Amino acid sequence: MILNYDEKIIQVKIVYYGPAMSGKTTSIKYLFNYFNKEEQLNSIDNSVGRTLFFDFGVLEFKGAEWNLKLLIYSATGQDFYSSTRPATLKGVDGIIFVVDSKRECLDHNFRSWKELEYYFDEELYQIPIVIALNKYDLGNGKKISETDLNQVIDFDKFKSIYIAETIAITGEGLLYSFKKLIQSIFPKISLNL
Ligand SMILES: Nc1nc2c(ncn2[C@@H]2O[C@H](COP(=O)(O)OP(=O)(O)O)[C@@H](O)[C@H]2O)c(=O)[nH]1
Ligand SMILES: [Mg+2]
Repeated sequence: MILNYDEKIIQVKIVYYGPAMSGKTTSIKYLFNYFNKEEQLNSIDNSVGRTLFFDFGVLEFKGAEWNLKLLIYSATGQDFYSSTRPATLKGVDGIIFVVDSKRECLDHNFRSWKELEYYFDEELYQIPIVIALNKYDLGNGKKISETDLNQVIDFDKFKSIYIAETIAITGEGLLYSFKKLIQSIFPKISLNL
């Protein structure tokens, strides 16, 4: 978090993290569309539409005294580009961990979570996190649940961690998880997004 006292700007970095194809780009695109800021979002895609490096965009909200500037990134889960991840994660204020909630993606998700743990170590417990169980429309009832996540995530250790069910292609749950994260980063402000 960076506070610019001269210009009265609070700058915050939010990262959508998770395995490849879990819905990070779709989630961020929805968010920017919702705030009518599509043109602010840059996605670096390859020819088959997968995000090669990351998505990046800025959302700004005006407050009575201070303005809030949110730097939003997605971090790719594709191993080939794993070296771009630490730079994206540096100085992060909040993480939305986008899970592909299809049952068969369990290991995929776990591997991605363990990368986060590896990168942050104990510091991870202090970072506000929202776990988005995305693709909740798929899976025919055989979806990943909180109980499954308990295998690798020690919820009690976290200062602030929430779970939300999301469907990025329709936008369901996306705003809720976004607001929940902002609220966790700033527990004392009331949100009017
Ligand atoms: N059915 C369904 N498909 C989704 C959902 N979210 C994303 N997708 C699809 O999953 C694929 C990968 O999404 P994308 O956002 O590119 O994943 P990323 O690699 O994490 O950025 C795309 O074809 C999306 O349309 C969802 O909630 N439900
Ligand atoms: Mg992507």
